[in-house]
Amino acid sequence: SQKEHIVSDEITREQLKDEIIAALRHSRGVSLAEANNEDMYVAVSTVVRNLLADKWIETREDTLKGNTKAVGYLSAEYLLGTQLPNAILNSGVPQKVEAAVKELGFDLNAVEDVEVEPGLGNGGLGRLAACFIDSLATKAVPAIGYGIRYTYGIFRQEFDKDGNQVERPDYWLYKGSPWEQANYRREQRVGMGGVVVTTKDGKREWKPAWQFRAIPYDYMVPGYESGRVGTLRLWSAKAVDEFDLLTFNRSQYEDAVKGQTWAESITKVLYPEDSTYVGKQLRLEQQYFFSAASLADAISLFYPGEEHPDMTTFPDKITFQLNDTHPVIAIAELMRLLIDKYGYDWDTAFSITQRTFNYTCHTLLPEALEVWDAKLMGELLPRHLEIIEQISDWAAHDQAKHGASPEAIERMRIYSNGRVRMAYLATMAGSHVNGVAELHSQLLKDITLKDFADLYPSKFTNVTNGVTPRRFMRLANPRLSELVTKTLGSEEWLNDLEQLKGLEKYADDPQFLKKFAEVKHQNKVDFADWLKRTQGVEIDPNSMFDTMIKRLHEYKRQSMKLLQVIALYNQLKSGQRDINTFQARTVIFGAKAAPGYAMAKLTIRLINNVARVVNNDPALQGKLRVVFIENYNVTSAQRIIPATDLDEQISLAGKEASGTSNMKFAINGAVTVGTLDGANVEIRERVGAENFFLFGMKVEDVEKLDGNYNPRSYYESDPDLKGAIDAIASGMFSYGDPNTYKEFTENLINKDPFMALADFREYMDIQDKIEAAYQDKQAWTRMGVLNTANSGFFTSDRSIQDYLDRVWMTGSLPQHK
Ligand code: 26M
Repeated sequence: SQKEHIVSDEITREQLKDEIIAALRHSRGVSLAEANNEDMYVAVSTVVRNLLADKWIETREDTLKGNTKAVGYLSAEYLLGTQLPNAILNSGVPQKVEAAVKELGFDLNAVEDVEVEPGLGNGGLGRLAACFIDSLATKAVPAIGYGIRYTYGIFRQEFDKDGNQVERPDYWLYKGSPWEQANYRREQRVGMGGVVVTTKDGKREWKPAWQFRAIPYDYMVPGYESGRVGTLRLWSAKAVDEFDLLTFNRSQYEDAVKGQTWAESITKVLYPEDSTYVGKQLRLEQQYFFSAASLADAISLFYPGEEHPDMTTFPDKITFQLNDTHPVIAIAELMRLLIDKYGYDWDTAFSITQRTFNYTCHTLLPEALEVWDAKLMGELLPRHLEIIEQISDWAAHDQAKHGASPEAIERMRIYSNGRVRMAYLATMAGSHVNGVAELHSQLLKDITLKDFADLYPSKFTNVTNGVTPRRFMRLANPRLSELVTKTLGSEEWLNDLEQLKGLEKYADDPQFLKKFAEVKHQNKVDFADWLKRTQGVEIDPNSMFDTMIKRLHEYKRQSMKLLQVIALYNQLKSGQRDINTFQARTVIFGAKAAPGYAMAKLTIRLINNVARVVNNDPALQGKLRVVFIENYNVTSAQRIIPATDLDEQISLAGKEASGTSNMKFAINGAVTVGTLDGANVEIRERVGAENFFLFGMKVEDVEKLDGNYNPRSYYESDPDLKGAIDAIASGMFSYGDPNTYKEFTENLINKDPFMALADFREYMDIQDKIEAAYQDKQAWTRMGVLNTANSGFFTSDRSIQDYLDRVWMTGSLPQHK
């Protein structure tokens, strides 16, 4: 008789144990008695995947029925974090899985620790994509995330004996991954290079010089309590021809082998730059590779087996969101398919394309905007360059029709002087453009894309970023989650985060404040243990945990934080500040620098050496400590954030598009010290000005100072500032060598491109206010509670709802609970 089909939600603990033992035997070839944590990790992952399989298949079927327009999220990066805890949470039977593992004699935490996170992104943009696919699944929106399966993710950061960052390859697939599934049934071909010819009937046709196989690796994206499991489809490159060994002579054989390796190099490694554009050919190859494969996939999904699909319905079947300009080449690819392959005229093709795409901009830094060299693009994608030229001409024409001046039209040129401006292409050839926080969207309209916004105001909108509370609250902070659930009486807040508002009425309840403070304290103890275990560093859970975690960039101003630390150190050493009344502080940094960004790497070295000096100075009695978390990533973020008292969001106003860790901190009850930048503005509005430590210049102040900024005048007039910079220049943090940090100090005194010196005094002063506020523990905890209670807005579920309402104009599938 047939084995009874197990309905995943009704599975019992005993059945789960049997399934895990079976998975150990079948997929690992070991008995329960032989199994170690690694075996158990793979077995539990396999079983949890199996539990989700039916929902996955059903979600795909419903998505493809096409009754509700689907979303295709195109992103070169997904910074996923570990999969197992999230999959268990969304399995429908988390308690049973936990109990089963325990009863089999294993510690689930230890089993989960085996997983290596897929670091397929740099920072905020990649993590946002991961939060968005989580929310799409939770809200039952029919969606597919498309991206690149890099063999090597973001580098693993190590510090050498001098405190320098050393980049180590992140071969995250070293032991394989139980979460991905190669899907050869849906592989695609992608061409590159070659020439464009005119056929007999006068059509343009691209003859690529070479082709790649694009193999999709599929990941489940389980929704929370939605009964839905979405798909993340990551493409991997392979060579097309398995060459025939017998026909090759030796030298051809070697060439052929080279060809294979070269093909596979396309998806070999993630570029670790996230703030300056570098026009590398391989990067464009990556972009086109995944964009073309994703479009081909979507067309074949929605028009299966059709040789002449009615592509005028394409924008009703799927809408593509371009996560920054990295996938913008998809616009030219769709045009090429519509005109060259499916025979549409230019106007029809352009109208379909415009209705298909929308574009999210994530930056304000001009040096981060992608501008491709036309020669490079023409060699790789000759037909696409031709199409872009045509779009560029169409755009100029359309702009004139809308009344733009010749000068403005010139400024808005997509293709000119041998350069292709991808942000302009995305703006003209899509329906909507959005920034990622209110202030950012406003600045896009006022500065970066002003000419376009003046002409096409209705194109522009805002969608403030958000974060998933499942990973960043429920999984990262189980203690606070439990307290919230007990207090609110249900777990509904996890997919309706505005319910956190219900905590507000306990902000003056001493019982509740005590519990809230106890949660924070326990999280700090856990974090201190983890730090001891993993980095051998000891910190005091009774000190204030003051955290700055983000990519290292001058605009984010880790240097300003460091100057404050050194100034404090000087004051404590000189007795200007009394060590006995000083509030003990642990300053926690976590940051990776782009390998080619010299100033960022020098800053890392300096942080490490300030830590060395400060932490080893007995005069401080351990009251000021600096720790630099090695290899900051999603996994460590989940440990640091719940343990933080004070969150540092101190970028120069007008530079940080949004920030998303600021949201994670607020939800977890940390208090923020920050400038009026990015989403800080909205966080402060919601949690209340009295629960947010604001300082620094506003965007208008920065604009006024721009052009006649003289950092040296601040250096000369502020003794704390001068003392801190002079300490660095004296060799205090370089074993007496005054040259080690010369570039760093000279840059600050003479250039200071992000005006750290101008904001330094206010920053010092607000830190004194923070220290004073922290003395009243209950008042501090109350601020934390009010941060948690009022950050419901910052769930990525709300961001996705905003995209549905403002950009995608689509809705959800029925939820299948
Ligand atoms: C581009 C070309 C070549 C190689 C890499 C890139 C590249 C990769 C990532 C450029 C930028 C990248 O990311 C930028 C980023 O992370 N921006 C951040 O996006 C967050 C989500 O919207 C915001 O919260 C941050 O403020 C913003 O800095």
